This record gives sequence, C-alpha cells and structure tokens, in this order.
Amino acid sequence: MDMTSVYTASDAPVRAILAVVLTPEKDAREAAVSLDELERLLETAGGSLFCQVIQNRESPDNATYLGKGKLEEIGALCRDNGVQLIVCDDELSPSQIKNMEDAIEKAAGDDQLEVRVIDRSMLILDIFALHAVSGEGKLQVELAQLRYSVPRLYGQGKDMSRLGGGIGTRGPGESQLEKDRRHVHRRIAALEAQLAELAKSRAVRRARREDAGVFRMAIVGYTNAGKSTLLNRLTSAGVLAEDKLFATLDTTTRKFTLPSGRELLLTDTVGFIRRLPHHLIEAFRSTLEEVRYNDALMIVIDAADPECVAQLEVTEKLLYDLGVFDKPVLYVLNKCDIAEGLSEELLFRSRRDRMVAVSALDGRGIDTLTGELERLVLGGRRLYLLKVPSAEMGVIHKLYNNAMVEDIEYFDGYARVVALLDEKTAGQLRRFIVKGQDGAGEKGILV
Ligand SMILES: Nc1nc2c(ncn2[C@@H]2O[C@H](COP(=O)(O)OP(=O)(O)OP(=O)(O)O)[C@@H](O)[C@H]2O)c(=O)[nH]1
Ligand SMILES: [Mg+2]
Repeated sequence: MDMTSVYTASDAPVRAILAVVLTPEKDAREAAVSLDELERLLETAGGSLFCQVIQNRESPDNATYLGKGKLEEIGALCRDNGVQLIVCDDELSPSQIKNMEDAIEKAAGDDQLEVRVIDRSMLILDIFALHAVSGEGKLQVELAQLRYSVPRLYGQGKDMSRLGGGIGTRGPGESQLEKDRRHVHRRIAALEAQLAELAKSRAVRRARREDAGVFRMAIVGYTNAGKSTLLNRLTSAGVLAEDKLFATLDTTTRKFTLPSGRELLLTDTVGFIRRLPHHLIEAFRSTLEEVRYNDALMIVIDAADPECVAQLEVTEKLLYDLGVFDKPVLYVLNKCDIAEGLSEELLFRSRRDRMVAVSALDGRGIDTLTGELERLVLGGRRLYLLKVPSAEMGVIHKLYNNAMVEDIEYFDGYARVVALLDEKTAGQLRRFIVKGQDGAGEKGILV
C-alpha cells in the first residue's frame, strides 16, 4: 500500500467531499465542529472543499460506511464536478474504503473516474508527512504510516481469501501480500531501532547539558494557537509560523532573558488536535515526552476561536495521557487582537486558573506575560516591600532564612525590606507588607 501519497500535491487543489455519519449517540454540534476542522485539515493538505455530506443513520454501514443512496449521490457529484477525493471524519476499515471507492465509481458510470476514499487519520498523517523537516520527524511519520497500514494489509488478505473461499487468490497474489507484510514489518523494526538510537543520544545530550540549571519551559497547545509566533515574539527565534495546521513538527529551543536578567529556555512543540491518530502519538512519543524535562508549561490558547475551551481540554487531556501534566502551568490567551469578547465558558474557566491575555502578533500583553514568567522562574515568589519595626527583628531573621532578601535599609525604629516571598510566607507576614509587586489576584485574566 502506498501510504506516502494519500494526497499527491499537484498544481490544482484536489476537490474533495467531506462526509460523516451522524448517529443518535453523537453530539451534533461536536460533529459539526469536527467536520469544520476536517475542512481546515483538507486545506492544509492542499485540497479544496467541494461540499460536506452529513448522513443521519442509526449506525454507519458496516460495508460502506455511508448508505447506498448517499454513495450514488456522491458518485454523480464526483462525475459532474471533478471531485477526486472523499474524506470521512470517522476511522474507516480497509474494506469500507474499497467498497466505497467501488460503489462511487460504479454510480458515476464512468470507467475513467478514479475516486479515492480516506479517513481523518490518513489525512492527518498526510499533513505530517508534508511538514516533516528533520530526519527524526520523517522517520516518525514513516513509522506512524506503516503502523497504520499494517492491519490494513492483513485486512486485505482476509478479504481476498474470503472471496470464493480464497480460490484463485492464494497463488502469487497471496504470496506478494506476504512479502509486503514481511517487508513492512522489517522496515518498522528498522525505524523503531533508529528512533530508539536517536532518543538515547538525546538522553545523553540532556545529561551533559551545560545549561542544566536553567529554568526550562515548554510551549504547548492546540495546533494553530500561535505557539511558534509567541516564541518568535519573545526570542526572535525565526520559527516558521503560518496559518496551517501542524506547521511545527520539530521542537525548537531558544534562550529568553527576562528583564531581571534571569534566563529561561523556551521550547516550541508540535500542536495537538482532537482525535490525534494514536499511531502518531506513539511514533512521536519520545518527542512529545521531551516536555517532561521542563520545569513548567506554557499552554497557548487561541482566544479568538469559539472552540478554544474545548481545544484547551483536548490539550490538557493529551498532556495528562503523556504523563507530563504535573508541572506548573502558565495559561496564555493569545490572539487577543482579534478575539471579539471572551466567551462565558472561558471566563468561567479563568476563575479556576490564572490566564494572561496577549497578542503574539501585535505584542500587547507581552509585558504582563514577561512579568508572569519572572514569577514562575522565581518559583512562585513575588517581590514585596515590608516595613518591619525594630522590636520585631526576629522577622528579619526569618526573612533571611525563608526568603530572598533583595534589599534592606535600616531607619530609626524600623527596617525597610524588599524581599521575594512565597505565598505562605507572605500570608504570615501580611501585617508588615506595605506593597506587593503587582495588584493582580491569583485568578482571573490579566490584561
Ligand atoms: N491575529 C493574530 N494572529 C495570530 C496571533 N498569533 C498567531 N497568529 C496567527 O495564527 C497562525 C498560526 O500561528 P502559529 O504560530 O504557526 O501557530 P502554532 O501554534 O505554532 O501552530 P502549529 O505549529 O501548526 O501547531 C498564523 O497565521 C499566525 O500569524 C495573534 O496574536 N493574533
Ligand atoms: Mg508552530
């Protein structure tokens, strides 16, 4: 099976129909959102939407996913409008793909017509294949594609042998399939070995790293949220940022020097999406797990997308599944230049987590973000100005023990102390605090 050319780029965009079966169990809104996202994926892969087909059914057809009537309609649409690709939003079995292709071509009544049927996972794999740049990225994509194709090779074998009890299909055809399978398995093993080598040398590099003590932060989030643009804004990293899904597949790390002179390392990462094919997650696991070697996460949210809270939930779920969601998180609401008001849902969410509103494009909010980064690097400590009476010199002692005293001046009857306090200490010393670093509360959106 030629998995690398699910979609072959040519000059004219391939016209495609997107199809989904809407069963009573499915949430109609969620299905519509997913279908719109499929359209964005299609565009990113270089295709253009001809139309969407939504079929209401009790369940998808076992043999053909869509019903017979719908396939006939699609056949006519393909014939009359030069549509060459059908993308279904649910995962299809190999036999469903074959049966659908046959039914559509037959309904079109045109021998010359060639229609290709693929599913969401194949489309995402295809985009990854188009966007992979580094050697490792390419190996990971190939591994995901091959792993995806394995059950399909077996599937084809089964279907073939079922035809006529297998008579007439067992000869060379069958042994060719066996050869393909053996070849695929050999290639998978070779890819796994190469990737394991790469992961190992990365671990060695990590152990030897000279910047071992520097605070590290991973920029994560839904695809297209603006992660790369934000890294570029903060560090002039020159990372490719574009209005495409999965523009970034390779991680990039850049040093960022905060106004206080403290340094941190920011790493741009691959974006997430609803129903990311698990073969991709597996193949990219070692890259994704790199997030683990960071001290904190910056989750970038596209505040202009009405779906941003659902996207945030997908992101958090994936981080949790990868076992890396146990770190301090800084939530960044990006694209505030074009966000038209924040949804109730987002405002509600911001009551649980502190969020910083920014625009990576025009730079608004970046100073506040920088302030938050200072805070994080200091491990949640903040600067306070305290006035401590001479009679309470024990407090100064305590400050030297528990906090970082940045500056101290003695006056008649009191000392004026500038100190970095953690929350607990600040609570205990509340009566001496004259001023906190900023007036913002712990929760809510900082603008
Ligand atoms: N209006 C506006 N657009 C933005 C902002 N930040 C990013 N964008 C645009 O959003 C698109 C995606 O930005 P990227 O930085 O590539 O997004 P990403 O999160 O790195 O995406 P992937 O690498 O694909 O996961 C680009 O067209 C950016 O120009 C912003 O603050 N405001
Ligand atoms: Mg990016």
